[in-house]
Amino acid sequence: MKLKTPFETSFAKTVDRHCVLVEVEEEGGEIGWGEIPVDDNPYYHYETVETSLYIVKEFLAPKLLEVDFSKPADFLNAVSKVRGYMMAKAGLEMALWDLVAKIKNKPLYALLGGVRTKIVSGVSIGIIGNMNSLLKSVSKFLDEGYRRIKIKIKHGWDIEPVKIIRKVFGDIPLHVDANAAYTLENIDIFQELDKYHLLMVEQPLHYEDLAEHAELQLKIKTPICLDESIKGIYDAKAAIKLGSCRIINIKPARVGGIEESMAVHDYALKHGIPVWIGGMLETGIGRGFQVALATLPNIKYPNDISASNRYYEEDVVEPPWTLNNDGTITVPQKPGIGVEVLEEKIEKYSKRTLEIKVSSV
Ligand code: OSB
Ligand code: MG
Repeated sequence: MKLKTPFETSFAKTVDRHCVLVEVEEEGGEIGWGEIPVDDNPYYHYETVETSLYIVKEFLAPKLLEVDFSKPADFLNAVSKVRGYMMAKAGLEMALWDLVAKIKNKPLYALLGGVRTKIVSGVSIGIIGNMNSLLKSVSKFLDEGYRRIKIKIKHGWDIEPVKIIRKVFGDIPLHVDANAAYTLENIDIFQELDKYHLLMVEQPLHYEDLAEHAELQLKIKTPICLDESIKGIYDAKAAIKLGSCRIINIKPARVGGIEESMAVHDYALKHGIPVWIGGMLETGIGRGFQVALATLPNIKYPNDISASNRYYEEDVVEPPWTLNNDGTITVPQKPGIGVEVLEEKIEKYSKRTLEIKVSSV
């Protein structure tokens, strides 16, 4: 799906978004939808469209017969022999959650123990490279009601945009996301950013480097938020014990789905670490799972969950996700993810379809 405006980060520029949508169908029964928010390249994350199709077909789908699909919470464990491929696993697990919530006739957020019916939205702005266009973009999103602005940074585009946004818009909730573009040698940049009281600095250093994030956190005041580094509960434990971050961005697909997101959420809550829900420019389907998770109690910052029209001309769900004037998104009360999936739109954008039948006979 073509993005309304290209999204540039320190690692890539996305013009068209790719992903794998998962539809699980109980024979003759309900349907559940999920999303594997991979790209056609392994630049943010090692999984791609091709690898996830392969892993789903060869190793994950065949396991569906061995799991009690009415308990999607058990799915990740059932496929634990497969190492990694958390996004592929997440897409299938989410489809099972949607299916089960529909069978139980309950909205997903209620099944998860969500505590709010509106979630707070921020917006993530890519690297624009031109100060005037950046200011216009910030101004437009603030006017629409978004409750926090995040800008992507990279070498040569870090202090300057922050300084100018502060000058023009004052003390708005603001944070930066480096997508692992820096090293400890750049400490002066982060010490300089300290002056702008940002809510957080997201993933400043290498995605494998919990040790140096801990070292950096000791030397700067701004809380570090980890994104790429947290691939599941074990990383969350290590990062919290080491002091590598003070905030965690939970992307449901990155950690392997709903159950693992809840595990990270609960562990963080127990250790006084606030979290929020991140995004991967999901379609309206993936967004449904982000919204449900954003109703959990330890969500303490605005989420990277924006309205459908921030990303796409048209979404694949009805109604599309919209922003209320107060910068929130209303949590749907219908069963499952709570929005209708438009199969004709999916057909329009689909490059191919892979049908997998699993049966015990
Ligand atoms: O690092 O948070 C990120 C999009 C794609 C890949 C990585 C990231 C992002 C975003 C967009 O920041 C968040 C959104 O979906 O609005
Ligand atoms: Mg990020």
